[in-house]
Amino acid sequence: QASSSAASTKKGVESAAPELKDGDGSMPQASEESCATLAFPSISTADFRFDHEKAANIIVETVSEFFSRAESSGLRLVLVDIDQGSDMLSRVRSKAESAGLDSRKFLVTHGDITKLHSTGGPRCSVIANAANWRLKGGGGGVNLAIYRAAGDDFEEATKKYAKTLDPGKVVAVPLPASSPLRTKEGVTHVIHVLGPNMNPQRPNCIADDYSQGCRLLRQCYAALFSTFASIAK
Ligand code: AR6
Repeated sequence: QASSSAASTKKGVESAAPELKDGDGSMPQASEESCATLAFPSISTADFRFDHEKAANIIVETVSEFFSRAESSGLRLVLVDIDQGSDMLSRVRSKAESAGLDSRKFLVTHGDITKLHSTGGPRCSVIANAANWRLKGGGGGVNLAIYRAAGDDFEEATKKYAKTLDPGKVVAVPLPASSPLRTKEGVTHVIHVLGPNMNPQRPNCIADDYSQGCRLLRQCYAALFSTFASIAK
């Protein structure tokens, strides 16, 4: 469902996920060996400079909320960071343990989100991207890595679903059949997420407004997890 303006995009974004069909019908099924799994980076906490402690609390709370709902049955979430000594992974690991989260359903791991399966990590049918509002490749961070790994057609594939993204919103994009991310890693969809931006050098900066920032970051994760659940079912 293509959208051609920011206004129609917003509507399209909100309704896109449940209508998504996997391109070649090869969506992995949940099983003991391979639960449908979403790998996601810590949204907004690097280039967008969101406070790590607040972000770690939000991740653990939204993950807990997700696993308390029926839609999460048979699904698995993986927080991943390429940074070996990741402060976010340490914070989330310890908070997840305190919250009693099941470590078989919620994994916290170091690695490159675009190479998890081929480097011996969990097989993830869906990965999340910390996107920019224009949904453009390049820039830096995980966005650059995902667009590179997904191949040349990925930006065009994304634009069929949304032209731009508002903070707090997500849009799911099925990977083209020829995408190396699909053929080598078994990833069928990328869910773009636009987190709140606290960096004055980037667009839509909300400065130190953490009341709005926390609300938007919660909204991101809630939308990300339920969109993943819609894809996996
Ligand atoms: N695999 C796993 N984690 C990664 C990878 C990777 N390949 N690369 C980075 N990370 P960031 P943001 C982690 O800056 O703060 C972009 O330029 C990283 O260590 O990518 O939401 C976009 O275009 C950190 O924990 O996202 C936006 O303009 C996490 O991914 C802007 O940055 C998010 O870091 C978004 O900023």
